[in-house]
Amino acid sequence: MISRRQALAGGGLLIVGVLPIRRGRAATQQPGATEKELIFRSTEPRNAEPKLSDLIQSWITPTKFFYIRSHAPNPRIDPQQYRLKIDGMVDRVTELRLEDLQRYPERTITATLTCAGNRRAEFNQQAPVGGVQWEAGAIGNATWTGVALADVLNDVGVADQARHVWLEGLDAVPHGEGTIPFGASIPIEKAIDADDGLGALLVTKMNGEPLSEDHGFPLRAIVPGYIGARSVKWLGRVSLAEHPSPNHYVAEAYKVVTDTSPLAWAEAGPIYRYPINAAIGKPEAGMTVPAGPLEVAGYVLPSGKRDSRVREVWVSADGGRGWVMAELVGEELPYCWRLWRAEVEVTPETKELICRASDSTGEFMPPRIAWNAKGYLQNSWFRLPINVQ
Ligand SMILES: Nc1nc2c(c(=O)[nH]1)N[C@H]1C(S)=C(S)[C@@H](COP(=O)(O)O)O[C@H]1N2
Ligand SMILES: [Mo]
Repeated sequence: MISRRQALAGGGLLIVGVLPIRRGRAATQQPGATEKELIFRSTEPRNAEPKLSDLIQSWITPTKFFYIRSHAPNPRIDPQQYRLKIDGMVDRVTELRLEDLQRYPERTITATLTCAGNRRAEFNQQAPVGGVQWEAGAIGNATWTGVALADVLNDVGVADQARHVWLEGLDAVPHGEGTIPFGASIPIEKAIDADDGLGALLVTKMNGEPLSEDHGFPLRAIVPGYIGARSVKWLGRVSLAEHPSPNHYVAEAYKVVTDTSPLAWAEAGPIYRYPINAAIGKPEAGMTVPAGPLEVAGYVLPSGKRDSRVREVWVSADGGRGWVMAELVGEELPYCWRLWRAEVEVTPETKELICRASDSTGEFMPPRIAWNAKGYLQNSWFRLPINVQ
């Protein structure tokens, strides 16, 4: 068993292989996205999202247009010295080098990653909300190459009583007087859901290239179907335990609460799966367009279950009275978004375009959702203001 104290001290124990914030760039790493490609919501730490018009250009999101969400400066990790610690309720406590991962079958999956705070800025229409002011670009779809967490766990041997897999980053997030590592936790059932990588994957490559520093070089977790916060970057430690991780990002943050009293935090469970969501990327917000037929396009993500598929996407140009069904384009794979397009008639009365969607598991985007203190899981009907002349 790992005590709470040990868990919180994890960042300290894991300092091996972590060097001070880097200035140069290692040859193995891809250059980071620049202000040209992403809109930076903050630069220290790096939080950035693409313009929606760029985002919906392709089903696979090029890494330069892939959002970045980091709570602390990128840790500089020397791949030679890097070790992944596996401990807690396992038969064999293990430290793996990057090359040790090659013992396991390589898997490549495609999965959409989305931040729980995607579309947070829309909550401000109800009441002000703190945090990174994301519009609808904190989402992207990429291919991820690595090894199934299930294969690694089978190899080290998991105790019968283990119920949760803790994932811990090598970053140091300012917290209280000191720093803590970013941490996540997933139920063991999800970790071993399948060895095809669709349960959880330990990833070294994104879109066929070594992970960039912004996206978690040299190793990150990808947990398809779960909010991005569970896909820990710069992964340093995997621990098995009977209970979910006591890390701040599981035990307190990433919960849907209206007030932030200790009772509200205690009552709310951690967010795991993401709900269905969709947004319009074309035309651009606030654009002036001529009256008549208008091409509308966007993305839609079904809720984060293995068998969840997009059912329908609808668009309205008259405040929700009339709806046109969108055409879904491109590939359909588990845990992946789809792109869509529709043609609607706009008139000088049209003030906004609205889109909504449903999936095969019965989830749908509601007209409104209740405000929550951290601004998570905004998936109400997406409304895009436009001017028609
Ligand atoms: N170590 C670490 N992992 C992390 C984070 C972080 O700050 N530190 N941010 C998380 C959040 S909130 C999201 S949404 C995703 C974003 O992944 P990306 O930056 O590759 O898009 O990483 C997650 N993994
Ligand atoms: Mo996130």
